[in-house]
Amino acid sequence: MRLSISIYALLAVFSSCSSAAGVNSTSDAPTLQLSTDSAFNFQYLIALGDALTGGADIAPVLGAAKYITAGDMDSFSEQFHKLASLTKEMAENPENAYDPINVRDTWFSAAQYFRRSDMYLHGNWSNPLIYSLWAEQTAAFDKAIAALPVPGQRVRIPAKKGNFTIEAIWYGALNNNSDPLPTLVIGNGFDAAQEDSYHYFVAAALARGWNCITYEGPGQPTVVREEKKGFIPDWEDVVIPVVDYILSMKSQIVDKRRLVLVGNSFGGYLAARAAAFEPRLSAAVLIDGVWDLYAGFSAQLPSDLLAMYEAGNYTEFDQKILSLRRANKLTTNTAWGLDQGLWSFRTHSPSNFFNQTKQYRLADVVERIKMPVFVGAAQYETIFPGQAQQVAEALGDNATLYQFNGTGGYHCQTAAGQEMTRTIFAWMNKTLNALDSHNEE
Ligand SMILES: *[C@@H]1O[C@H](CO)[C@@H](O)[C@H](O)[C@H]1NC(C)=O
Ligand SMILES: *[C@@H]1O[C@H](CO)[C@@H](O)[C@H](O)[C@H]1NC(C)=O
Ligand SMILES: *[C@@H]1O[C@H](CO)[C@@H](O)[C@H](O)[C@H]1NC(C)=O
Ligand SMILES: *[C@@H]1O[C@H](CO)[C@@H](O)[C@H](O)[C@H]1NC(C)=O
Ligand SMILES: *[C@@H]1O[C@H](CO)[C@@H](O)[C@H](O)[C@H]1NC(C)=O
Ligand SMILES: *[C@@H]1O[C@H](CO)[C@@H](O)[C@H](O)[C@H]1NC(C)=O
Ligand SMILES: *[C@@H]1O[C@H](CO)[C@@H](O)[C@H](O)[C@H]1NC(C)=O
Ligand SMILES: CC(=O)N[C@H]1CO[C@H](CO)[C@@H](O)[C@@H]1O
Ligand SMILES: CC(=O)N[C@H]1CO[C@H](CO)[C@@H](O)[C@@H]1O
Repeated sequence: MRLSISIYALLAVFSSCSSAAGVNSTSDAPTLQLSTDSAFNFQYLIALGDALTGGADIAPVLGAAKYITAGDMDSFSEQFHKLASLTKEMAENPENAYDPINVRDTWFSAAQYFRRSDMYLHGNWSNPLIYSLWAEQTAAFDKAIAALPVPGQRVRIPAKKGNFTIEAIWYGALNNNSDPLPTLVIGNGFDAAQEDSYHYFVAAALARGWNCITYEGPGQPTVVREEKKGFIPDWEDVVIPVVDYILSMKSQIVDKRRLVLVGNSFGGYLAARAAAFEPRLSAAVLIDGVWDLYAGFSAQLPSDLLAMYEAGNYTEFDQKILSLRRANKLTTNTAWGLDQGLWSFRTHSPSNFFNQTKQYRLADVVERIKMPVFVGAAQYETIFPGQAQQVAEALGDNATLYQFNGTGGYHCQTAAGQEMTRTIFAWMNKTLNALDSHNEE
């Protein structure tokens, strides 16, 4: 799930009235609620949303949901693990695997269910399932992408600054005459995996004749597991080597004038940051716009806890939050956000996590962004409400602010992937063609 929920979660730690993006205080929610637990409701929407691109089937997801107890993270993991294992068995049946479409559908679905089953495990860094379920999701996903018309290709790209390796997957579009094609560079945020990006963006892009590369940097699922590296603020150190890679290794099939960076969730911040330092990009797409991470969090802290943190009473602040977590007194959203924040920023201290978030502010670099930017906004955004508008305002004429409303209005347009991709591809076509005619003048 995308950064989103995590963040609400975190905030809700402090505020009993914090509503997960209007998802829990639900008289105004735009969709039928699938659980009284707003975190699980959002997870089910993610799982169902992947069905659009062969990454789930509807009834099996609702079947798992039927046996999950609201508020019980273990039951969530167990039910999705069970579904993942069943689906893997079907994928391994040679009669099922008679053609590549069957192979892709079953392995993509198994991979997604393994990812869901990992969602709520990060509170205990020693839980071996964190690694074993991830190995399962990776192996399943690799079988699926090997069966694409142009097989996906895993690539490991060493960073030039910083001691880490970027994990990426290259997807070439079917191309009869090997002309260079437009290309997306796709990254997530707080918690989603590059394997999720296949379902959010890549399938829609390949169908339209775009190449794609997805990537993960520090803090993100595979890099955090394999290299134990948490998020870094200088996100250009992740994106520049990816752009170097495609412009050198894929130069024959990548149209250099149509190279678009996509950032999902907290990745909407990370992509904007990278765009400030990477002029070889033609445009950027932020789903959705994020201006300032700490501002988003701290605005939701009740004043007494915020005062404790700002007074520098870090030990007291940490003890208070962690004791609520241990006593199981937090909502699922909150508990998850705390677990995921500590895990992905590699700290056991909530105040250290808050400290780190202060380094993620677009104001410092926004004037360096010199390209068209699609800035998504979501009607039901509650962690960063108004921030997409701030991003667009700071960018001025180069920004297109687009607010997704109603059932498309959840954080990242979750479960409305068709509306989201239709909208951004139409924008890219219009925008890149306008750049061409501008450059030809
Ligand atoms: C974390 O997981 C390990 C391995 O399963 C287990 O031994 C340990 O007791 C767990 N810790 C907590 C606090 O649950
Ligand atoms: C590529 O060739 C196939 C088979 O000849 C054809 O069906 C398809 O439309 C072509 N695709 C493009 C993008 O030209
Ligand atoms: C680089 O990171 C690896 C682990 O990812 C670690 O083993 C190695 O010591 C680090 N090297 C330096 C120079 O920090
Ligand atoms: C911070 O700690 C100091 C020393 O214990 C205490 O006097 C002060 O009231 C605390 N401030 C807040 C906001 O908790
Ligand atoms: C948080 O940042 C402050 C100011 O830089 C620093 O004094 C403090 O040690 C940091 N606390 C933690 C837990 O990292
Ligand atoms: C908008 O982007 C163009 C390049 O596409 C750049 O030349 C211009 O300076 C940018 N404008 C602003 C206000 O940043
Ligand atoms: C969403 O609603 C806002 C506020 O009414 C409006 O300004 C915006 O144009 C709407 N977005 C779309 C895509 O219609
Ligand atoms: C309306 C609704 O679903 N409220 C739920 C919000 O979340 C809390 C904690 O998980 C539940 O107790 C409420 O029932
Ligand atoms: C694939 C596609 O629809 N391309 C369109 C993009 O925009 C140009 C001009 O704005 C159209 O001519 C193309 O048909």
